[in-house]
Amino acid sequence: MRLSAAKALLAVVVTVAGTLTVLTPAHAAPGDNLAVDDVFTSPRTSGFRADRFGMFIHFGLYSAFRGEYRRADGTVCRDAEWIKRNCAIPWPEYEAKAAQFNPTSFDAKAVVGTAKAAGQKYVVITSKHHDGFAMWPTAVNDWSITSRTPFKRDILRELADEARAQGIKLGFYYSIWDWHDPDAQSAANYDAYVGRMKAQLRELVTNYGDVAVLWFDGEWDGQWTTQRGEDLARYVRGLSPNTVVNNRVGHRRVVDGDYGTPEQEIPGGPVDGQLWESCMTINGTWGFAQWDTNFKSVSTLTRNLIGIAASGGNYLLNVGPDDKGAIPATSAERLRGMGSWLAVNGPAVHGAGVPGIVTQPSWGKVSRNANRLHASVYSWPAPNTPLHLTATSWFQITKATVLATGADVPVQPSGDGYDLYPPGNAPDPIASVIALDIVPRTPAERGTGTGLTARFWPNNTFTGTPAVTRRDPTVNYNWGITGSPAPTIPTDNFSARWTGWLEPRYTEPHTFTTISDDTVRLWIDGKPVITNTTPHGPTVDKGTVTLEAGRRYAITLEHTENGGEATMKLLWTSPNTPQQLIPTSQLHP
Ligand code: FHN
Repeated sequence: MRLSAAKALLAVVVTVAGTLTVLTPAHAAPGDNLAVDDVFTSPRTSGFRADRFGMFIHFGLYSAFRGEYRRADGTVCRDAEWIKRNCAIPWPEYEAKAAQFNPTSFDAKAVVGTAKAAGQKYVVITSKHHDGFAMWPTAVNDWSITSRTPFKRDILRELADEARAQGIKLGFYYSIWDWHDPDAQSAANYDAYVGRMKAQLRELVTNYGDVAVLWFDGEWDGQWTTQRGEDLARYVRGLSPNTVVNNRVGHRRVVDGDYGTPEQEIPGGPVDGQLWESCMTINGTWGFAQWDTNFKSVSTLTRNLIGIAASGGNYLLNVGPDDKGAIPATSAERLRGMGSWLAVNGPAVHGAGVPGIVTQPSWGKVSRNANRLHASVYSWPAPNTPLHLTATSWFQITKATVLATGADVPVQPSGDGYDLYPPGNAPDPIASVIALDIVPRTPAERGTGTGLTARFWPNNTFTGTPAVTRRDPTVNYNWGITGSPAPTIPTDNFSARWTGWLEPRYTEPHTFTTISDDTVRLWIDGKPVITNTTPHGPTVDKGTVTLEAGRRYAITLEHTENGGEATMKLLWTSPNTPQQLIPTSQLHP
């Protein structure tokens, strides 16, 4: 008998040992779709997309070592949050350290205040890192800050209360990889460990109010399978539907979670098919290390943030509180510097994103928020020397001012765009922002579409009469391993065809993006735009076609699934259309 999905999601069994264990919910079934909404336009992700800047906090038992472990032979081993493993500290010794861990200086008000002043809109704290040590009074085991240390406060509660009080969103980092739980070390009893993991996650998303972000990590643990990732994503979404989940719930693929997590690196531009958040250390280590003085400059950190926002990403910048729970002074100083820049120029980052209608210049970065472009100038020109903006679609500039001073900036049409002539000297050596009020190309009226006609066959060759014919408002499917388009369609060996008419709102090149598994073909007006018929795992393909606003174009999209996972998503973008699933309004059956 299969527990209903709702019961399975919430089933909790108190084992004989008295520890909470969560029944592993049933896998997705035929007819189930793991995709919950369009992450690019959903109200659920709108806050995350506008925030652009968050604080990562790596704080745990490892912090008690301050980055150094003196071996019995007197040699010193250096590491931070991996110190237990990389310095081969015996478990009895690592566990004994907990008795000395008493972070009485942890001050949630100060931590949240530091983030807020820096312009960080959310905080993500390590609730449990790879060492398995819980930073909250978990009922699941006694390997926790309240069970093993003299510090009996619930810092997650303190942080949650302060974040709510100061209007900052709260997120929890949770490591799937667990070095401490004996059942997590092999396949033998891994299900039991997963049950305890889910019990802890249930505590985290139900006991601390709204959790904006679940930041999974440690998914590279050999026991973690795609199936387990799918199940975990469904589980946490069932408990906390509005929580944004990162791609490390699975295997960091484009179909996993709600967003990608480039680490210590910044993508060169918008990421196809995915929201993303670059996580980065402020110095060189995630956890506290007293010897790590390699702090990035305020200029580097601020320009990282500007560039990330202009590419439509988020910046999750880390602090590692010390053994007493205090944010290192230099980290706080760097964040204050970023906050000072954002206090004047925040609109270039918060709520801003990919400009679309201009290319990124060599002299700085350009971001867009509705009918305002923000040109963040790194290299301020000499008098009467223009800053050139290359347009990718017609628009008018009605006003240009230096954000910091209000000074007018003369603008001249020039070649493929505009020349800006900012006066005087740069108001800020890090980046001086010129705000451009624009009138973009007028879109055609929003369509009245209702979606595409969708046909599904219980074979992967479109053979015979389709078992299902229906109207699909969008093409946004992640069927995973055990889901499928309909209860009557098997999870493997099926094919799908969407047909109808596409109605663009702008006359300009449109780039179509598909995320597919196993194969995909897309035609617009009978012409092939995307063809990838070599069976593949979750894969992004793109093709560009110039379309005319208000016209309707025949569209045919085909997908086949052989075995394993199945995915089919259809997105578009154009200079005036931010990347998104093709909306229902612009699709006709
Ligand atoms: O192994 C962890 C590491 O300690 C740190 O938590 C980073 C932060 O993204 N994640 C893992 C490495 O990818």
